[in-house]
Amino acid sequence: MDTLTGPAGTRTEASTGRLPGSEPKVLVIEDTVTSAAVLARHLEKMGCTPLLAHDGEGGLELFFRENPDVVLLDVILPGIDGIEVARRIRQSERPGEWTPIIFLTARSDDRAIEAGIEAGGDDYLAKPVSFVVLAAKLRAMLRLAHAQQNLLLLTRRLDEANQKLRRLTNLDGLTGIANRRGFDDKLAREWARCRREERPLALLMIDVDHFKAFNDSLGHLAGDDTLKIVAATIAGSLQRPGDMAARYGGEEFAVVLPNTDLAGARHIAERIRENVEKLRIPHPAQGTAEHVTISVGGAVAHPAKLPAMPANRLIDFADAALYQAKKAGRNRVVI
Ligand code: GH3
Ligand code: MG
Ligand code: MG
Ligand code: MG
Ligand code: MG
Repeated sequence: MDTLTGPAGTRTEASTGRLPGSEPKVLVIEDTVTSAAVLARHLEKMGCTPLLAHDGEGGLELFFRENPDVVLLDVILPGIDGIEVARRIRQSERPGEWTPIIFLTARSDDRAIEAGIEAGGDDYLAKPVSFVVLAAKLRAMLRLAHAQQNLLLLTRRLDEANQKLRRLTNLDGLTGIANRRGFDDKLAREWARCRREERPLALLMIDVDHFKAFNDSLGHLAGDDTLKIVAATIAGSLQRPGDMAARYGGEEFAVVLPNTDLAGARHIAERIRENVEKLRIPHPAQGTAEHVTISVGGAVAHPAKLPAMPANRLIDFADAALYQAKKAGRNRVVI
């Protein structure tokens, strides 16, 4: 795993002329072969690894292949010039990525300097190059690049932490399935999607039968264990990747079934009911079924045909069906 590193550069390095870090790669794009060779020799003395290119195309190729730490870029080059090379490097960078570019200019040509910096250059060195100034500027650029890399790393970690937090805040602590917040998000998203795609959306509301009596008889811890098993059974009864089971609250669960019509919803609701009954979790309280069972109320809507209806209305319809299932004797599906 990569780690954040401290600021590069120490007084010792500055006084010896050596550059910080482990042999920074410096790409030199310079068409005058002798100047390039002299630069390369000095860069080696500073502890850098020089990479040489004598035209723009070759320079870009080396840039993308070697991912250098700094680029020294001549302005006037055969083929594509330095300004264009800088522009292409900048275009290739993703947000937060940055490789320092120092232009090498033949004269103190204000316009060339302006154009170079405009194209994405960060600094310039006038030719003939002073190697003291070159070392100082390289050191400054490496320091900045380092800080930038740390920032990028931090940003990525923050993004990851945020994603993790969002996942956690949408999960129920007891059962591990989605919680009320996750359900609300999902229902709103699927409602909008089914409206766009002109497809039906089904919602099931599920309530454990006589669960108060279960708790009163066996205690809340046994009740919690049962809720975990029931939650896993409901979630395990779903087959499509877009389906979602959530704990709506207490001993109530909700299931969102996108692209599902009435027949499909009935089928899945019945499967869930059966799967819970088949668990054969003993329910000892007098006057109830012998095993833990659930009642399921469902509703199906075509959001595209109901432009004025808010998604939450579907919960009311499913709740009303659930009430009917309870009234009709529990352990049954009403849709
Ligand atoms: P019905 O068949 O009408 O749904 O009867 P019921 O007893 O299940 O209905 P009621 O809504 O009166 O009771 C729900 C009970 O669920 C109350 C509470 O003891 C229990 N319950 C709710 N949340 C939890 C929980 O997180 N853990 C445990 N162990 N029990 C819970
Ligand atoms: Mg040149
Ligand atoms: Mg209830
Ligand atoms: Mg109740
Ligand atoms: Mg209940």
